[in-house]
Amino acid sequence: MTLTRDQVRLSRRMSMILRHRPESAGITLDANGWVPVATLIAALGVTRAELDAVVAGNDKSRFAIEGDRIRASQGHSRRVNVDLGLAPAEPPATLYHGTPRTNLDSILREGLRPRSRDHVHLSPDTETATRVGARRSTDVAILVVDTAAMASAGHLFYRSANGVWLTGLVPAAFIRT
Ligand code: HQG
Repeated sequence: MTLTRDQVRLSRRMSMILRHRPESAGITLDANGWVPVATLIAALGVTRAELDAVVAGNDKSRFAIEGDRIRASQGHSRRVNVDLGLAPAEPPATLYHGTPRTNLDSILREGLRPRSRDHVHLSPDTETATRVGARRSTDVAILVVDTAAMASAGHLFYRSANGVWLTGLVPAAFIRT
């Protein structure tokens, strides 16, 4: 299902509130990132049906509804201090990361950093990684991350409800292009 332009706009507002700036809508997330659906739709000025359509039609299933609560499945800023409560999981032997080629030197020098987010986000396949990189540039480099070696070295991985792999800093030694 493809979202209309208005629905994409609503989805972006929801991401902004649920991942980055809940206070901008007068909302407080609980420790695990949840907020009552009723609170969110009141803050957004939309109906439950309008919200449900965006949650269901979202190309990446960015939002999860559980009971009467909603949260973003991944992508939170560190500053909102949300613990998704995910259990560490065994990743596939290889994961991918798409980034503007201009970041390459820096990444190969200092590793992949979470920057303003809680985690480094890794993709299960090169198509997804390419899409992620394409948000920022037309010249995308695909990094191959040796997750098997990282896991052996004690790094922890988490799989978000919508299939994004999350981890901490990825040292350059585990990255090839
Ligand atoms: C780069 C989207 C230079 C990194 C996606 C990326 C994802 C470095 C940018 C989710 C670096 C951070 C996250 C270093 C990292 N030197 N550049 N040492 N370390 N970078 O948006 O992974 O559509 O925080 O390569 O699908 O691009 O919003 O991370 O380019 O899952 O649902 O710094 O956001 O999800 O950018 O994207 P981001 P990301 P949504």
